[in-house]
Amino acid sequence: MIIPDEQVTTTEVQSWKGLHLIHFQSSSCSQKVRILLREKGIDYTGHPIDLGAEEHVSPWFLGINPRGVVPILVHDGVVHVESNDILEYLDSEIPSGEQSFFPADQAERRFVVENLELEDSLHMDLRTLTMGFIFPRRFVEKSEKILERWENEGASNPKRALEVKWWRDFAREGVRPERARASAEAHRKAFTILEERLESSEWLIGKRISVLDIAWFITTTRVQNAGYPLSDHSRLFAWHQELAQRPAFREETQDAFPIRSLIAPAYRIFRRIQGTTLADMIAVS
Ligand SMILES: N[C@@H](CCC(=O)N[C@@H](CS)C(=O)NCC(=O)O)C(=O)O
Repeated sequence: MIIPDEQVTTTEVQSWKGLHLIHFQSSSCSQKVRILLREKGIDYTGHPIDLGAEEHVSPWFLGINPRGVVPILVHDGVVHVESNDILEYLDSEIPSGEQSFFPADQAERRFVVENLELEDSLHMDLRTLTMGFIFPRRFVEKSEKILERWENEGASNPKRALEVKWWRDFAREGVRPERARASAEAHRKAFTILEERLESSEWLIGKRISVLDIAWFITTTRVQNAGYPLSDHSRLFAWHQELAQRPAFREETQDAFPIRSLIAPAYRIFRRIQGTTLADMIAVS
């Protein structure tokens, strides 16, 4: 999706030449795009921003993407948003020595598009598992002051309103067990489709890695970190381990802040002692 020129009020980006990616290291949607860029060997200029420091609600950022989310691709001054659209754009429009990451066959292409949509539709469930189980709530929750600012700045944007509601509920009550179970179940359903696919195929669409492998690798890495028992899906588990050997996949899904890599395991132990891990919650359903 392209943001029309007249809606871009941070006009400096319109003079940027070449490929520029505005992204956050730990954002799943940014990771998707970065892995594809690396796998295809496409050069770009990265503009990292920090979602934790609310840099995406600055007037500078909102002047590029009024919805206030990463990633944003700027190509020769044209602003592209929506990670799945960006993947398709990069794969088809940017010449590179590497293979295409979308299949040529129409039926397979439809499968890819449908499953990228499925992955995108699980975004809030992925957020529930990420925010609920990887870090203590006080490390990730947003203050009411920030939420009010978002609400005012994004008043005309229905998706933003939903996101504000999600963060407000989270600040009030964290992730309730029934919500966690529903989000884990939504992922389980999707993983069942992928597991079936891997019965007859090396990668999700055959003999070559595609954007589907990239997108679902990020999801499976994240839910596993949240305590989801990925080994329940044995083929998907083996597929994940295989992909994790590739430097682009492994390195682009690492956390931006080394300190968080220490906090996450400690928090996991704490929840295990309390008996409130995601696996514990799934077990009582
Ligand atoms: N469907 C969009 C979702 C973009 C999105 O929600 N990005 C998240 C990071 S993965 C974000 O910027 N969140 C900031 C926030 O919610 O405040 C895409 O795929 O690009």
